[in-house]
Amino acid sequence: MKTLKMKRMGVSGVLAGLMLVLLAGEVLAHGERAQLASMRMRTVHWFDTKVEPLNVKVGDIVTVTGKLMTSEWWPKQMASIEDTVYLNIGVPGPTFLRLHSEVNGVPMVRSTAFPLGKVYEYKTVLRARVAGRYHVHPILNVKDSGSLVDKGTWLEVAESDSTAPFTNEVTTMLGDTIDLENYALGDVYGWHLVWLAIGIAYILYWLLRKELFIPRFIRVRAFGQDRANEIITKKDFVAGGVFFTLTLATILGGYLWAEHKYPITIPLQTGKVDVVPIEVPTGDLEVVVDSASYALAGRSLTMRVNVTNHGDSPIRISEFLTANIRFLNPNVTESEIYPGEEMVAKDGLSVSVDAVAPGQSVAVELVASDALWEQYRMTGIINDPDSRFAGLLFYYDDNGERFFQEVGGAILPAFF
Ligand SMILES: [Cu+2]
Repeated sequence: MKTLKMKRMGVSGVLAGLMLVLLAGEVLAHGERAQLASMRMRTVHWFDTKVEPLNVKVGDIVTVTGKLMTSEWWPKQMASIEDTVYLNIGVPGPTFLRLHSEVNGVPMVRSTAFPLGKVYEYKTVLRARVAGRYHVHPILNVKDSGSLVDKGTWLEVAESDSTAPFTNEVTTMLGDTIDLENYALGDVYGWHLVWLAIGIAYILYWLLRKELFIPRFIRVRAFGQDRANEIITKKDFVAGGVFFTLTLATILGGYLWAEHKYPITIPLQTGKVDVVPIEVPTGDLEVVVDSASYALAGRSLTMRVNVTNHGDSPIRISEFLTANIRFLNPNVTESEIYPGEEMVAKDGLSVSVDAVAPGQSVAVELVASDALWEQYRMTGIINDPDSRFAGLLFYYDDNGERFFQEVGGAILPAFF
């Protein structure tokens, strides 16, 4: 009987394990799907993201470039990017060194502010540090709002050909060349050991006493403060005093030691840098959003817009971008897709007019539909108490020049 029971348990254990393996999807997402749909649609429109090259070795340089537009529809309940923002790169752990980053040509060592409705071109230069396969995301850390993540690009980092260990050498202001991979590592270990020793000695002292914390606590609860002297003896009092003095002396000693060893230091800089924003290169198309709806069953967003072409060249709408998903109009071939680029619906956008002639004013229906809505959990927009959307509309003139502008408005769910 017993063996039968155990066998059964074994079988069900294997089955349960198998189920877990089968049911678990790829555990790869880095928040690109987790954030609220409305937050991804109405904060920052990332586009033209390029990670180059896609295959490197440890020690090689990787460049991440792209553009972003801050949304005029920024949710009011979120702290604004107009206050404080920092450009960063989202990769798992310290797998790259960030050598340089800039926005609109301004070095981005520190934080900045991005006024809404403007365009920012960024560039980040990385050096591969640890071999592996990484999903590299540009990220903006917005003060009090958190991280806004662009879509990721897979990057393969192979082991370096040379057997020499990875170095990260910099020359200090005093002219010394140091390797940041192991600079002052001995001191770091040494000081950790000192504090560890003090901590262990303190715990040991109380462990060697007859009664530990909980019996003492119970005694205080039972007899009150009056008999406190029985719990803390004179010896305990002296030992506590010694540990207290030792701790303070170690802090002071550490400070004096560091001052002596590194007499010249400068504090980390925290001031903000100013970036001049770029105006949106709006062409001659005037776009007025009439209405928009989201069809749950069809996983599609339908926009009815009134457009007027004020220029003298026909205009063709090529793309709708929202929440980092690109819906391309297959009839306009100019749109570029970058190597390794994800979240592109190649024929995801249908436009009811082929081209808007010069001087023409016409009502256009745009339908952005693809399984990516579902895959990136955009269906949550119907649960939003502030049901509004925003995105970028891209279009080309006859010379093949690209323009874009933000569209947005209220969005109604459609259930059939
Ligand atoms: Cu990712």
